[in-house]
Amino acid sequence: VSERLRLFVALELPREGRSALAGWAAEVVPLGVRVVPEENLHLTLAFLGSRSAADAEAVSERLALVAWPPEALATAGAQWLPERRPRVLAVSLSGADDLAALRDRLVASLVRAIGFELERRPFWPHVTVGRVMRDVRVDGRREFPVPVPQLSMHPAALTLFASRTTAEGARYEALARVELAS
Ligand code: 2AM
Repeated sequence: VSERLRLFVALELPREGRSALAGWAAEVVPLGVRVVPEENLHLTLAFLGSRSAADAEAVSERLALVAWPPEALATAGAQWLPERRPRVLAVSLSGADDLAALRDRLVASLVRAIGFELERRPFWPHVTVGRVMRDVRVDGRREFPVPVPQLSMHPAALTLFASRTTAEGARYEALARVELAS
């Protein structure tokens, strides 16, 4: 049996940062928008899609080689996306140049390890904090009743996750993790 896994590589965020983001989202989302549970908040660096267990293994083995603690990530506003018919609420994180450098190293490693093909859209560091329920429309131009908290946080780990859909929503299982010293 060849199990397929829905994989992505992400930076894990520290507990206080996740908690502040989830708290803010809970305050501002209108009815019909689910706040992403705190434990599911992360910054995706690369979405790998459906992959074999062998690919997961190959990526796991290389994670430590690319992990390099980026400087603090700072929150930089929030957006409903796509603008015309929002499906998610996301908080932008602006890293120093070394966030882009970490991502470039990761992508280069993924290309060699599993023939990863980079998405065409530019890298936009963000944390998805809310998901709009099916058939619900929200006005993406409305101002937030409470401003996004200004946070600065050091990512806690570089992690390969498998995403599983359950009755309660998405569950992310860490398959490999490299702790990042801050
Ligand atoms: P999102 O936060 O913008 O929704 C697990 O689903 C993670 O992988 C999420 O962070 C999600 O991004 C990202 N992801 C899911 N599907 C994706 C896709 N088709 N392209 C890029 N990223 C995706």
